Amino acid sequence: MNNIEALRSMLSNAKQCLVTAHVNPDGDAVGASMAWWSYLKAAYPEMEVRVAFPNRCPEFLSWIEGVNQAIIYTDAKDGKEATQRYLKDCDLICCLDFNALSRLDSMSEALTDHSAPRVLIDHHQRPADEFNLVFSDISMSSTSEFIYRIVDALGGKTLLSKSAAEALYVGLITDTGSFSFGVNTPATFRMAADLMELGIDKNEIASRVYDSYSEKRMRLLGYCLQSKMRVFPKRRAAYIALSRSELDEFCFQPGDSEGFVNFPLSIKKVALSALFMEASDKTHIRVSLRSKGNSLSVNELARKYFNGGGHFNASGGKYFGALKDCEAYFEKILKDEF
Ligand SMILES: [Mn+2]
Repeated sequence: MNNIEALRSMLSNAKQCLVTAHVNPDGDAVGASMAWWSYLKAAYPEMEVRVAFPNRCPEFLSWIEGVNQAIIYTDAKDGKEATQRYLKDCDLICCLDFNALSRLDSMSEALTDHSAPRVLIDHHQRPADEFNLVFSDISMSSTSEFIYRIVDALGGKTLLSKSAAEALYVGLITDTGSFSFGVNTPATFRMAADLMELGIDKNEIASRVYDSYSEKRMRLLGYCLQSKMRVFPKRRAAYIALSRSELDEFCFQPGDSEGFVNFPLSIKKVALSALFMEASDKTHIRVSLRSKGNSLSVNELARKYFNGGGHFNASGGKYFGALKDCEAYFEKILKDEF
């Protein structure tokens, strides 16, 4: 693997390492971070390693080993200070599952001017020119798979604990809809087999990840599908738009909307799906885009129209304006492009 010796020497020379991942960390961001953290501790016992996330991890991931020891930058009590205290002596920063420091949201202010070298490990398109060592490969199903391959290339597979394997498996299934998309090579299944050999209980993990929703979340999903989903059969598209007051009505918690944007794609004739949600501070609309098949790139759509990007079939962005205007804007795009 390219750059692996450069990474090995950076790791052997580092005394204090910070591992971080994108804002609103998902299964892959958390899984990859905790597995990398666990591996680094085992492989480099002399090195200090800590994980810091820009904001809270969703509740359904809290069982992953180490998550509760991670620093949360936006934690009102001590998050920012704890991050800065730890960063003071940091001489290595590992950036996982994102392609530009802006994806750290407010936490980027703590890293942008930091002198420590930054290693990027990621599978999104077009990494920014902000990293000293780059592992970027869009053919990887997940950053968790990338971490697994890197650990293997470093000769460290035997250092992966069962809990690291669990974390990697979470990243693998959440980024691929349990192996239904984004899996481009048989090697991904071999990795899953290796994780099973490390003793993971895959049924139990699937249950912890997928059967852990609140009643309110299920009601909100029902409301979305029954009353909010708008379908445009001629454009082969659909969207769901949710205002803050609607979200508040269902006591919305971060992570509750996980997967919502995928539901319209289950309609045979829908190939493009969008979810628009008013941000909690009402400064913008959070945009998620999904497509099915290999002819419609929502990465390009997000770049062109929504100040964002991501993967070919899954991407996100922001709309600066009111929810109603965002809906009209999207309908206009549908008319113009599809
Ligand atoms: Mn990912």
